[in-house]
Parts: sequence; structure tokens; C-alpha cells
Amino acid sequence: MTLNIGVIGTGAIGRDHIRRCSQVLQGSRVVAVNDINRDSAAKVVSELKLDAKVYDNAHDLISSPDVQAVLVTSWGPSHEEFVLAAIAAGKPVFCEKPLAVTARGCKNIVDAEAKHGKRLVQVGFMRPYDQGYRALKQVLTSGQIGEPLMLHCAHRNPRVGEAYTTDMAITDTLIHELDVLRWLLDDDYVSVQVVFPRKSSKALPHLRDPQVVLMETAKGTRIDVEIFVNCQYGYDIQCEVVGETGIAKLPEPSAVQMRSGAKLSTEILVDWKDRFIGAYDVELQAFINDVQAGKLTGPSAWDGFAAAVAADACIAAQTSGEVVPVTLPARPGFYGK
Ligand code: NAI
Ligand code: ISE
Repeated sequence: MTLNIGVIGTGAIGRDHIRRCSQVLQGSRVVAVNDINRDSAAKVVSELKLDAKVYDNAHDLISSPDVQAVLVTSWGPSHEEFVLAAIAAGKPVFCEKPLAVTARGCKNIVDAEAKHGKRLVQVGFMRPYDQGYRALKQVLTSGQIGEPLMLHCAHRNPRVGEAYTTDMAITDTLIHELDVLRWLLDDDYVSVQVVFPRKSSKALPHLRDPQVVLMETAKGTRIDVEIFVNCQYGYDIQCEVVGETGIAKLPEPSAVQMRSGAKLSTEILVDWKDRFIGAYDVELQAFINDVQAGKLTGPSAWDGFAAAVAADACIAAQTSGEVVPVTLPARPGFYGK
């Protein structure tokens, strides 16, 4: 059976997910699109030669009998509304991160999904599907470096647009580390602190950039994450785990090693679309397969909530400069162990 998908938000990642659901993955087609910028939606339909209807209202798309599953790829503040509407319609929904921009918004989704009685939500946390992160987790699980003591991470973007704000460095950017490090370490956060180094002259006037987030986990592991969204040189994701008996680093993306002009060099990617292209394909194929099998197994609304609880604490820490506790309630049985 081919899964008929409706997509809300036809911008950068929405268009990329439409491309993969239409041209790369198995078992799906895009039959409906919506965007507050209608021209953007219409342009995607014509350029990707979709047999899809442009809906002027996202809720009409969600309720349409032609739509069997929903992809939410609009701006973060709109996610809660559309995910709740998909749950109310009883339709599986893949929501790009963040699930909602606050923990409260995520909890509203968790409560609605639990009331519905069956998992309908997968969150677009793609890093656990990335081959490099999976290889890193395998090293930790095998015990080759002993227990993880410290992690040194960096999340660097070459630049961001004018709409990007200091708190988005947490809710839109660090949210990836907040999710993947819980998965990598099988652990949760107990406190966070945010420090601001010297501001880069390349950062827009309103933006405090870079930031360093310091976290402690329940098992006592200490994590530092550098968030630098105007680094200029490329799109660079780093994760180094310091264990009791060794060190394990996230592999660099595969790139040809060049020797020319008296230089030894490898290219650095500049776009998240390319850095995690494999993981995006795998996460969405898993969503399609799970919907067809009747059981979602990917990153859940609880994962979205857990990351948002830590993100809320980071936002508070940005202002206070203090160490802020992170209090995550026990995971409901509905979401497994
Ligand atoms: P974008 O600005 O390129 O595209 C967003 C689109 O959504 C725009 O066309 C906008 O008109 C539309 N939109 C906004 N609010 C809407 C509403 N209420 N109803 C209908 N359409 C609406 O943004 P981008 O970069 O594609 O990001 C979209 C979402 O995807 C964000 O939540 C972002 O965090 C996430 N994202 C995830 C990535 C990942 O690595 N998993 C990478 C990039 C974005
Ligand atoms: C963007 O929304 C993403 O999710 C990218 O993966 C991240 O690197 C970027 O900072 C976000 O703005």
C-alpha cells in the first residue's frame, strides 16, 4: 500500500522531505501540500511534478480523506497546533524538531497522544539514524572506552538568517544534542548552565553568538556543547566522548583527501541537508514503514518533551547565568522503558 502524505510547510526541509518521499523512499507519495506562502507550495508541486493538491488551510489538509499521514515542516511555533490536530484526526504525524518550542507545548501533545491510546507522533530527531552516531553508540555499548566521563561537542553553522534569535540556539539548534546525547548515553540531564564567550563580530547585532552549554547527567557525566551559528567556515558537528579507558569521536563525513598546491586538505560540508542526508532518508523510511505496520517506533513525543524540558532550563540559564536544575518526570509506560 502506498502511504498518501500531506505536508505543511514547503520551505527548506519541507521541500527536501517532499523530494525524498516522492522520489527516493519506498511506499509513499505526497498528495497534499500547504504553506502560508501559497506560491511556495504551488512552486514545489510544479517543480517536483507532484500529483498533489495545494491546500489554503493546513487544517483542511489534515482532515482531508486523501491524506493518510501528515508531515509538519513549518516554523517551530506552529508545530503544537498541527500535531494536536493530526492526533485529533487520528492520523500519524512526523513533526520536524522541535516538537514544540516549550516543554508545556510538548506535554500537551504527550497528553493528547496518551488519551488517544496509540502512538501517532514521530519527531524529526534524525541523528540517532546517522551512521556516525550509531557507530559511536556501538563503541560505548561495547565498553571499549569504559564508562563515559565527559563529552566535548560542537554544533557549528556557517551563518543564520535575521529571524534567528539567541533562544533559537537552544530550541532550534542545541535541541539536536539534547535529544541525541540522551540516546547516546542512555541517560538524562540533571542540570544545565549557559556561558557566553566573546561575541563574534560576524553575528547579527541582536544575536549572542557563540554560546557554551554545560550539562550534567544523572550518571554524573559532564557535557560541554559549543553552539556557534556564524562560524563562517562550514557546517561542522563534533562529538567527542572521553571514557575511563579511551576516547571515541564522531566520525567526520566521508570526503576525498586532496594533495595539491602544496596543501593537504579535505572539504567541509556547508549545509545540514548534505551532512545528514542519509539519516533523513532512514528516519522517514522508518516512519513510512512503521505507519504501514501500524506501530511507530521512532523518536516519540516523550523524546520531544524530554529535550524540551532541558531546553526550557537552558533558556532560563541564558538569562540567569546560574546552574539550572532539570527535572524530568518519570517516563509513562505508554512510551516503553
Ligand atoms: P523555512 O523557513 O525554510 O520553511 C518553513 C516554511 O514553513 C516556510 O515556507 C513558511 O512559509 C512555512 N510556514 C511557517 N509557518 C506556517 C504555518 N503556520 N502554516 C503553514 N506554513 C507555515 O524553515 P526550515 O529551515 O525548513 O525549518 C522548518 C522546520 O524544520 C523548523 O521547525 C526547523 O527547526 C526544522 N528543521 C529541521 C532540520 C533538521 O536537521 N532536522 C533542518 C532544518 C530545519
Ligand atoms: C536547523 O533548524 C537544523 O535543525 C539544523 O540541523 C541545525 O544545525 C540548525 O542550527 C537549525 O537552525
